[in-house]
Amino acid sequence: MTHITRRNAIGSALTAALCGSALTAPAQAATPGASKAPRATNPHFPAGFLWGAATAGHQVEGQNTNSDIWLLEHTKPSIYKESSGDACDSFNRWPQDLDLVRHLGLNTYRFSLEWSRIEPAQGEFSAVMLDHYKRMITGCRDRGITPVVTFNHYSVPIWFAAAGGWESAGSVDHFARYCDKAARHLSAEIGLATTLNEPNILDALNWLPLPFPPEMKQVQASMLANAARSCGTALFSSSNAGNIDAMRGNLLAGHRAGYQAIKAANPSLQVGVSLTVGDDQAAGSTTARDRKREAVYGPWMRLIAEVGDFIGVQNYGRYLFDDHGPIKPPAGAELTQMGEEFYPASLEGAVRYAHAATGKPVLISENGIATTDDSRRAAYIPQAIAGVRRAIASGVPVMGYIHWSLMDNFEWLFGFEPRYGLTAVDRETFERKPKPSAYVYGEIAQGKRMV
Ligand code: IFM
Repeated sequence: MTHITRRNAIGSALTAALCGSALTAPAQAATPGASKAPRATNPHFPAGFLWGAATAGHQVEGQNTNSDIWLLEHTKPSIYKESSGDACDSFNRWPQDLDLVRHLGLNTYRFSLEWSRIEPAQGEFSAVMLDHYKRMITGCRDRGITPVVTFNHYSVPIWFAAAGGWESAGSVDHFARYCDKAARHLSAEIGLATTLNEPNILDALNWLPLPFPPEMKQVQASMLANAARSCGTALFSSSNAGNIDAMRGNLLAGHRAGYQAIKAANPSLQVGVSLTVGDDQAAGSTTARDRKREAVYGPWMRLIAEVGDFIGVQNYGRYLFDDHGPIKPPAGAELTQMGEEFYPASLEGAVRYAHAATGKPVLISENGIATTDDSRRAAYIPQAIAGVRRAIASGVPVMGYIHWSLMDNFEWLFGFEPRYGLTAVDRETFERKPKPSAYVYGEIAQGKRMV
């Protein structure tokens, strides 16, 4: 008799993700030498554990000219340091990217669908673009890679932002319709899906020890006002730069509606949402830390407990709190390019918290550091993954670890300067060169290196 335990429930979800729920004939020839069999993985992790690397459409595809972020990059003034331009040209080079994932010995690739390409004008869906993403998904399967697909990673079509973005009540229906169209076309071969990427990011940014300077808020307000003017609309709202108090309810409802639309198209597909989750530690009393937890995660954790097959955790560090609020990292702490403390154990803390708060299996959908010194990334990865192993050993169901990012890419406001990649990308030729940390990670994934 088979007992349904938390452990084998996760095993079945992962088997479905790895094998595909309804494989169809590949739309393109498999890469020479590629095999459909998933690669052998680290024996110290659950069978079928997903070992992956992530990207997102706007950050790597290039020439994403119908998206709100592209418009804001080109508005004056702008909080964006530079244009995303050709980014990493992954719109054309995605087969190379998938070969890279395979070459590193990973079995999973997380990427996003670009809503602004799929629905460039309101209600007008592009079969050509849907087919583009279908080829990517099939391309993953041809290489034995599980595609983890984010339906929306921040950027939205210009028409959606110009209609008030997530601040408008209509946003929920617009998102649900897009999820329905995309899922009906694409979901058969998707391994795992997430609706939204870090819909709690603007709330989280309010709890940094050093908030963004007030001048930046002014530039942001002028940028959004000028974008609205150029579109001839009253309110232009972008997920990375808007009024979160007006957005929050719609984002929550958007996840619920997107989840239902994707499940209606493919009931066997596991669907979640990815949150930014810090390892929030109280230095004294837990009052301020718990206020942050309620403000940044509370509504999401409660929703995911009800509507979600798993929770996606995206962790980039720990945050310290005294009795009154957030405090700076300890004096002398090593900081990343983004000013965050180098603290690999934060991943374990975030994973444990996310599972305790939702009761759901955890997919680590992002984790990494921005650094130009790749030896620090090589040191970070084994320590972060050792924490995941400890969490699993104590009973936390973790479905996989997906590193951010497969390659150096366009880091939003900060442009191309922050280096999160396992792979360097030549900004002129777009040649990809894996860094030593990529091989360290690949060896762990394949069980050739212990953590
Ligand atoms: O680059 C981002 C990504 O788009 C969302 N999560 C955090 C990453 C690093 O800042």
